[in-house]
Amino acid sequence: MSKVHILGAGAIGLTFAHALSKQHDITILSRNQKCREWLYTEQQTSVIKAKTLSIAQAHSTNEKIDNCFVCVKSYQLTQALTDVLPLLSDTANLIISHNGMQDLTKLTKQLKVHQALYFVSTAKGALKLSDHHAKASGLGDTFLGACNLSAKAKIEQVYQAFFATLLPPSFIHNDINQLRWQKLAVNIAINPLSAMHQVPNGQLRQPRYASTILSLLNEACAVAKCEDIDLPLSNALQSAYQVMTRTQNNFSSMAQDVKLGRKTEIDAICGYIVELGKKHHIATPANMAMLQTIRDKH
Ligand code: KPL
Repeated sequence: MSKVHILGAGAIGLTFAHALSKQHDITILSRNQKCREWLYTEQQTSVIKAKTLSIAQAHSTNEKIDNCFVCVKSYQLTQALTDVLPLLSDTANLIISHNGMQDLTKLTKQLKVHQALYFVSTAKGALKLSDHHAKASGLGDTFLGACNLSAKAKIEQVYQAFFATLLPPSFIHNDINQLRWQKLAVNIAINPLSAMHQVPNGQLRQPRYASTILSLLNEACAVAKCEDIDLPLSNALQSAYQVMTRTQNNFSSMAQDVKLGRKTEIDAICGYIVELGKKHHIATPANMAMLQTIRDKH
């Protein structure tokens, strides 16, 4: 049994907390001081076996964190890492999971030499039912990738402790850049369209969405190629359609954000492709149109 801290009590944070609590000692780091009990619904609803600590309380104790999952929105990542980095032990595992693309080079430079950074790409569907309650809504694959040398050295150990049996089906991915781009491609294909039409992921398999999905991913793959990323269009399409099937009843995080009038992650998803398109002189009209449509809904 290890001690695991989870920062970010959204749908994915609570999914991880629920799964890992079966074998580990979980603390949810929360900004919402009032929340003391977290619920998770799979077939039945259960109370997640976890302590809750505010960020301020965590800073006031002398205890260092050995394993920290950060599951926040892309636009909250910088603040979350500022909060958590001073709390980490010198050999900590920092495991981040978010949508969209973030510059991890700056983050890896902030880490001490034996602190390990991992990225998790998960297509586990989950819905937040209320502030403290999430519900499983799909069983997509989860991939763990190492972002620095310390993580490469320990990845098998981390995979066995937290993923292999507790978060199935899960796998180690050996190419972190490809892993991050594959995740980005899935989110480009699913999130904005499902948000625009307020449909569950599975409905995007209908032929009427096919040409938009093709244009979005065609642009993303062209840009990826200029960044030396091996992301063939056929693979991107296959992954996207596979996730639509595995999470068919799930409303994507962006569909939920738009419905509830919350800020979305569109800037780190289609916005990232538009920015890189400008850099490489590649036209990205489909991603640009999505960026504008979703931004107008904020
Ligand atoms: O990452 C997701 C999200 O909703 O943000 C997917 C995998 C598309 C699941 O809905």
